[in-house]
Amino acid sequence: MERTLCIIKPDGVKKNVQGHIIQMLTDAGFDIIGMKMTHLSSAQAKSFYEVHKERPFYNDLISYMTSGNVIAVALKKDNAVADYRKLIGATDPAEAEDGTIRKKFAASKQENSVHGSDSVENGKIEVGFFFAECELY
Ligand code: IDP
Ligand code: MG
Repeated sequence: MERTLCIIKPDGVKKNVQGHIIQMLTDAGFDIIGMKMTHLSSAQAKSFYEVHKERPFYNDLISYMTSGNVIAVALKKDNAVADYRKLIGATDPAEAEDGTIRKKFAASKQENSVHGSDSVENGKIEVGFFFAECELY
């Protein structure tokens, strides 16, 4: 079975919608195999989003991702990566389909409530960014 990483981003935690988001994950058939709250340091956020470092929104993204607590949720399911991307919807909530997590909760293209891994390979890598293998159940 595939693994993928959800991060409930600072806007989601500040709005206190983490419970709703977790309910949507389990209703959609994902198994939670690890979960933790943390507050990313600038170095951690920069490393996690290194792929975007040449993008114009990179510095704002780092400020935002370090502006509050986040909740990392490691998920497992058949076809987890694609199914989770479908559940969260498009990056920009204005373009996200009805019923998706970002359509329901996201404020803007930047403050879009959740992170999602973009490939099976990155799903494994990103779960490993937040969790040691012994913390996954
Ligand atoms: P994704 O989260 O849907 O995979 P990416 O393109 O990988 O989207 O971008 C990572 C994160 O960077 C987004 O979730 C969002 O928070 C932020 N971001 C992406 N594009 C923009 C933009 O054009 N303006 C502001 N923030 C952006
Ligand atoms: Mg991405």
